[in-house]
Amino acid sequence: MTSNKSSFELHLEKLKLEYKGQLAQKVGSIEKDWQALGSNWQVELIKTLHRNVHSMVGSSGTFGFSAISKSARELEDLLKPLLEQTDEAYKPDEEITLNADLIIKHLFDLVALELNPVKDVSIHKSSEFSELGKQLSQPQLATVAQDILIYYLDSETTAPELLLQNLMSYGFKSKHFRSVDQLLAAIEHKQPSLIIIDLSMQDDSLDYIFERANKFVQKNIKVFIFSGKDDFNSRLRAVRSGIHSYVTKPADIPALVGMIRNHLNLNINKPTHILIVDDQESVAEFYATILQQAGMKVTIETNPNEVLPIMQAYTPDLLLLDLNMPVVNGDELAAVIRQIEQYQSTPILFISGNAHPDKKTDLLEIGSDDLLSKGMAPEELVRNVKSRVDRAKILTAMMYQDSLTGLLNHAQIQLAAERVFMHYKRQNSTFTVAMIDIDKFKQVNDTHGHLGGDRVIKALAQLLQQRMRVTDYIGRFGGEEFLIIMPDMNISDAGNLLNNLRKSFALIKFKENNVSFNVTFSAGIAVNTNMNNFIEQIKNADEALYKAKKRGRNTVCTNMAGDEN
Ligand code: GH3
Ligand code: MG
Ligand code: MG
Repeated sequence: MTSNKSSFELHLEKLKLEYKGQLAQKVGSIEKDWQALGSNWQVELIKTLHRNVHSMVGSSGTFGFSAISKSARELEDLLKPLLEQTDEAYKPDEEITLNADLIIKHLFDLVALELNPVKDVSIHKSSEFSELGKQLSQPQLATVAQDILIYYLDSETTAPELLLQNLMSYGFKSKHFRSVDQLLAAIEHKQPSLIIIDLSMQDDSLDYIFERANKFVQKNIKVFIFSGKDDFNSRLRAVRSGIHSYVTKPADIPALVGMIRNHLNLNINKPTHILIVDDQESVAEFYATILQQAGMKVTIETNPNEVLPIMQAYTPDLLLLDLNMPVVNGDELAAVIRQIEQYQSTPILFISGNAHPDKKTDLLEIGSDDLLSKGMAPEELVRNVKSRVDRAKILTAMMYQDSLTGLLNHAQIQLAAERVFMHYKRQNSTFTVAMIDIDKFKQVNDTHGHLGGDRVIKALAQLLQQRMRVTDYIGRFGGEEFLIIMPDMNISDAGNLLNNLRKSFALIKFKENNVSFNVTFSAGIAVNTNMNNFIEQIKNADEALYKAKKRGRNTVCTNMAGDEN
């Protein structure tokens, strides 16, 4: 953590240095434009000049050059009334000219003061900086199931097989040990993420087992107790030993997997994605670094015209917009975004060099969440962004998720299908959708009850969440029907993936009222090639599913004639 923090600070320092390196040239260009205006008044040029000065107010403030920011603000105030002068014969009066000249000279002095004496920035250090820059541009992703190693301790030889097989179906790596000694030797070799201990260990006393379990907890390993006893005393002992979860036999596998996912933080499957739009790349990169450090994924765009396609491709969780940009202003851009229904609840935060309270009110009217000042502290930015995103995520989850499974609901998965379809059509590349339907589900309900049926639906939803990539979209299309969208996936890879899922699902042992049973599903897949729209593609997947049902179920078919996996 400590080294991470210092690399973060080094990276900010690097950006600040880069900006500092450009300062002299920026002031030089301001001076040049101002002199040109003295001899020949041009409306476009005064606009450019004013904008450049305004940018300097914000960006120098951001990087901590407060004296420069303050002088630039004085110049900005001086130039502002001149924006009204559209007459080409206009000449600024002497007082304005003199003042502007003085401020520009003062700006040069301030920049020189920053640049000299140069602090000890050696060549070695700057190459170190660029390394760090690369590292930081990689956001942290949540752990995936394949990286999770589970050790299972049980003296019995046969019974654990089923549990281990089920955990494997969900993509976890697991290993069975019959004695504490064996387990200890394995931990020496490789530390697992989780240890499940069966309390019915034949040769060891409970005291010994709990004492051991507590040692594992202290080593930062999650420990679950698996027990046939469901009495208060056993649970209390587990609590006192710091055990993370107490699971009773027979294990409800989907519930167990749910607990594992929670304890190992597997449920946070997509990092928060922020889109920063600022015409000054260095400023955007500065904020990006701060947000990446806080674990978020960040995309930078310097051209407001490119924002809509980016939103369509990535659906960011929040937009951070520079208020003053050339060509299209931040508030205009926000108004355009708000006109599109699907982005009406995406939080928008503005950042500006001069965050005037009056402006804030105007912005609230067009649906902005807040106006932040460019000079704010990094923690303040992170706090503001996080609270907006969290709130929006809760609201979105309530609106978009299916309540039984937590997957996208019917409307949302269709929207996703439409969005992905348009994106891939533009890119002229391939993606595949799959329609999955549980086989003979009516019979499952009839035999094991509606609640039993619900548990099967949840188990399949969880399996899909666990095994699909974070870039895939998974939705509950109807009762026991699921739609999956797999970007960048061709039909044969999708076929393999679905077939593996099909086999894993068929292995999951369900238990209702002491009756064990297995369930299967059928799936139809269709690629976007030669499709006119997303509805046609979904219809093709549905037809392929129908084919799979006709061929006897527990099968995956494609939409191509005679083709089946
Ligand atoms: P097939 O193999 O042809 O798909 O047969 P099936 O029995 O699965 O198909 P059918 O469409 O005839 O039956 C689906 C059943 O799923 C009917 C409905 O009562 C049940 N169902 C739909 N939604 C839910 C739900 O949320 N929970 C439960 N438990 N059952 C549901
Ligand atoms: Mg059905
Ligand atoms: Mg069905």
